[in-house]
Amino acid sequence: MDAYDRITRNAAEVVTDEEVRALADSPDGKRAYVGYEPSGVLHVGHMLTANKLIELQDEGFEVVVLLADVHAYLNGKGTFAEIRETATRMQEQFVAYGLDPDRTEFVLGSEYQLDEEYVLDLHALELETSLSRAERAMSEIAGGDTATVAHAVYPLMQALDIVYLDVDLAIGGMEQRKVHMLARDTLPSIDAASPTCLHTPLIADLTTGVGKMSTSSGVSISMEDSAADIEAKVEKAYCPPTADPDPTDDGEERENPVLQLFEYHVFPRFSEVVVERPDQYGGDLTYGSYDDLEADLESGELHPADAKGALATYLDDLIAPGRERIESQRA
Ligand code: NAL
Repeated sequence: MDAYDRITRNAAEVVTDEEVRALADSPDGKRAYVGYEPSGVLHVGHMLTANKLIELQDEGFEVVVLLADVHAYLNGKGTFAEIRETATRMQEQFVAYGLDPDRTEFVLGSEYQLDEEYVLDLHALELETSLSRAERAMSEIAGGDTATVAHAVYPLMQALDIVYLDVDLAIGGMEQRKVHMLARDTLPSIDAASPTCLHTPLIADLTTGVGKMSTSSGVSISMEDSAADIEAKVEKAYCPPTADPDPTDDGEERENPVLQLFEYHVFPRFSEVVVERPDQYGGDLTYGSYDDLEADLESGELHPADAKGALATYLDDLIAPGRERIESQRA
């Protein structure tokens, strides 16, 4: 695997391929960033992009994590004071999860987003952007039922942050792609470069495999889950013996969320995965790659129940340090 393959491993898409190849040719000192609306507790969505940041640090990238307090406020996540308070806790949880604190710059959005120069640049982008485009960019990010003026400002600030943080590579889940496309189209109007983007996949709903896993609806796995919580959630998960389940009767696409969690959460962080089985069922299985595990599930060699047992164990290993951090934050 060369640097380009490692950088794009597990990405759902990159924009554009040529731009990422150029970064891969000289990654040292290049800056990658992710922004997160501060919330009290990390969930698997945060951890998925964090896995990519950890890989990029290994490739020589500098990593910037924007704790987007003003964005969370604009998205109706609470009072400004409450959001500020959760930002510090979130930063500690990222470090517990494995981001190298010596090579990660944590920035609070409000440190620069209220400066005069930033606000004037923001107004310049407002002049260039139609309300409908801003609204579309927010379709998979906006909380609440009603589109607000705040929701229209939000993606323009996200675009501008890419300029102010001087980033070479913007990372985000696939739900961020329309904001990033808006940024690529509108930033040249203020003489800034179009950002290069890498988008990570979304994990399907755990119990149905349909749609995406979400903290606001359905079952999600977070850093405050106990080992028993994780085991119970994974045990109930949808896991047919295939990576490519049939669509629903209504024609909706279905994924296998258990396999997705192995692919995007477990294998990026563990070089080897052991599925423990009693000797009478064939003994332990050891996998050095996700593809081998998928192949064994497809062939019937690996039973879904055994795969789930191993998944719960590895997820708990990933979550345990952050969970301890949360317990001490609450003490
Ligand atoms: C991500 C978010 C907010 C602001 C950003 C600024 C620059 C880059 C990424 C950013 C949060 C993200 C979310 N929109 O939905 O969590």
